[in-house]
Amino acid sequence: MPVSSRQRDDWLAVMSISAPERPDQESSAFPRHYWLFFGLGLGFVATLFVGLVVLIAGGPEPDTSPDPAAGTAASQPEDGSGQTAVLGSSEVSVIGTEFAFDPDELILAPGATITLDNQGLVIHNMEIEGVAGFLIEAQAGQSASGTIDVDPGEYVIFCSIPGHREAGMEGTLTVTTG
Ligand SMILES: [Cu+2]
Repeated sequence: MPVSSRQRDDWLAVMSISAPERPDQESSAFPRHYWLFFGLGLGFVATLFVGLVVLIAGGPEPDTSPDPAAGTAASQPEDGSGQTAVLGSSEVSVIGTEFAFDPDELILAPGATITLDNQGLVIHNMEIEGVAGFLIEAQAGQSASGTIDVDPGEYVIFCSIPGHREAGMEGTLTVTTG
């Protein structure tokens, strides 16, 4: 009996020793899976991050190219801060776009030349209301010129392409006495 009780004690001792080891193995095995998934997740997130950085890095490049254009656009209001041509000017360049003239208030001397610079995407023109025979027409990206042979006074200029005047392509022309 004493022998069997010793064996029992030994067995229990082995059990008590091996029992704690099993949880240790399990607890050490679980973290391995955890770290594996963590590593995979980290790699996935890192890939997303790199992709995002590439997208963001790629973004500013198109943004920087429009910036000069924006600067040009910003400088146009400066040029057009006069919004009107120089008094008595003998020639002026008017930018036509969808759908506006810039400048849209012209003050010119008789016989002055107007150049319509079509920076739009479709054809634009300029007519003087009540003045037959005056027509400057420019295809997209091109320019055309015309001479105003009218009496001093105030006139309305407009683009006669259907819908354009209503959309905003009109302005005033003041022809000085010289
Ligand atoms: Cu037009």
